[in-house]
Amino acid sequence: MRPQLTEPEQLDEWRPDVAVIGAPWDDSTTNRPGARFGPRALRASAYDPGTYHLDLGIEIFDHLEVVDYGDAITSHGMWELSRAAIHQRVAEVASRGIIPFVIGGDHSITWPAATAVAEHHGFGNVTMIHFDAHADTANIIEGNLASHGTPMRRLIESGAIPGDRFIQVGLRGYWPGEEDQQWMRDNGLRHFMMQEFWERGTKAVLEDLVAAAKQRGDKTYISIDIDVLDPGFAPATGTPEPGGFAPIDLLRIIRRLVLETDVVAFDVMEVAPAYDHADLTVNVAHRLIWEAFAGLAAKKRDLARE
Ligand SMILES: [Mn+2]
Repeated sequence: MRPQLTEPEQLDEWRPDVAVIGAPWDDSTTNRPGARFGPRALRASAYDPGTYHLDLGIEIFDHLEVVDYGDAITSHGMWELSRAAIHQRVAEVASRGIIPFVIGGDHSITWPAATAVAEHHGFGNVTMIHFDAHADTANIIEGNLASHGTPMRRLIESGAIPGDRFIQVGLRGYWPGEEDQQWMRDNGLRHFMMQEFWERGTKAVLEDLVAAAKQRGDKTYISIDIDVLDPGFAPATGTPEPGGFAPIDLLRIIRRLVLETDVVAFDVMEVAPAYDHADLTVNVAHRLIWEAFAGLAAKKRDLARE
């Protein structure tokens, strides 16, 4: 349990390193709904083993101040209102130099969240490292410009995060089609497909991924659609796609990226707990967040030692 803050002024008093924000919105889901319960499940149902990271040798919260900044207030069926609420809540955190950790909710949330982060750091100055089975770069789906399959397109179009600042990791399956693939090529997105991890192995591809992130600039926004994991490990999500990462690989990828880039924002999306079995998905989503906390804590510790 971390301190719960509700008002922006409390952020000024407390001055945390990280503020967790829930965004319980899933109206933009194309297939199975239920991710609106992701924030609640992550706060309430995740198995809490202790707070010492064995590999990094660190008591996480001795070095990293983390607060819970509650939920953005989302109103069912009202995207514009909900989007503004998500944007505002993330902006309240990011504008103070605090790292927002946003828990979804469906992936449409990353559009307002990453826009708020880019507004603070400057449009074009943040590299998006997007983990997902799906590119989420469609222009429009069933008439919806704000679908959970379109947020990355909106971020690129607005210039908040240009295409050549996009790194997408873990894509596979059957979507999107050739037209959108061409659009992504035209806009300079970099891809590390699941196929490449299978062919070359995680360690080798991870070296290239870290290098690509650094080459694009140090500030990174890490966005994880939990469906980047194989549904065998993370069944509780709206659009499962077989053939994904195992947790042991994704956890280490996240650790390296947090240790070696300047992470300015982090989100975990698309956890829909009603489809879970034995809390598998909720627990792994929780550990991905803690892996990032541990990496940030280790960096802060090592900086203090210098
Ligand atoms: Mn997604």
